[in-house]
Amino acid sequence: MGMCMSTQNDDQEQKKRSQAIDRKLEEDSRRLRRECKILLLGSGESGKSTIVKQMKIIHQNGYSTEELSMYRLTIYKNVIDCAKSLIGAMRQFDVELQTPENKAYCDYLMDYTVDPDPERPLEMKVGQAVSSLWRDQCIPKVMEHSSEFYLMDSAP
Ligand SMILES: Nc1nc2c(ncn2[C@@H]2O[C@H](COP(=O)(O)OP(=O)(O)O)[C@@H](O)[C@H]2O)c(=O)[nH]1
Ligand SMILES: [Mg+2]
Repeated sequence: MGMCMSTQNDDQEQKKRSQAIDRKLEEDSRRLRRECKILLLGSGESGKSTIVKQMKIIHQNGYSTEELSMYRLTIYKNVIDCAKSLIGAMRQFDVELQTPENKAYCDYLMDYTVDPDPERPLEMKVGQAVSSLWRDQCIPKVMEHSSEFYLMDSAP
């Protein structure tokens, strides 16, 4: 008798599971019919990511505060990567710094790694180092080689 009861329960359980799967399949196919996929093609820096960001801002209530704070780390990393890229180019193309104190700033930036905790801001000295370096008279000479090394569009 006990065996018989548990078999009936198993059958019901399976039936429920099967119905749940059918429901999920139907929901998925309904959603897929409404979904429209787009493939954005284009060379680097041609605006693919910008289109996706605009879609989210226009059609999906934009970015939440949490999402925005997640980008903080990316921005910090971009700042440091761009500074390192400029310093690397200076060294590669033998461009001399015009302000001697920037030498120490270059060493400091080259050794700097961004803290993975997005709540931790960049050190104050990073700001001073980057602005002082960007004002160095050697920068126009480095930028003459801009087609020979990678620097993000947003760097200047
Ligand atoms: N003037 C202008 N700049 C744009 C436009 N779309 C993107 N950009 C800029 O072009 C750069 C590269 O865009 P991004 O979306 O990152 O390109 P991706 O590499 O194709 O993803 C960024 O600095 C954008 O701000 C546009 O429609 N007009
Ligand atoms: Mg992109």
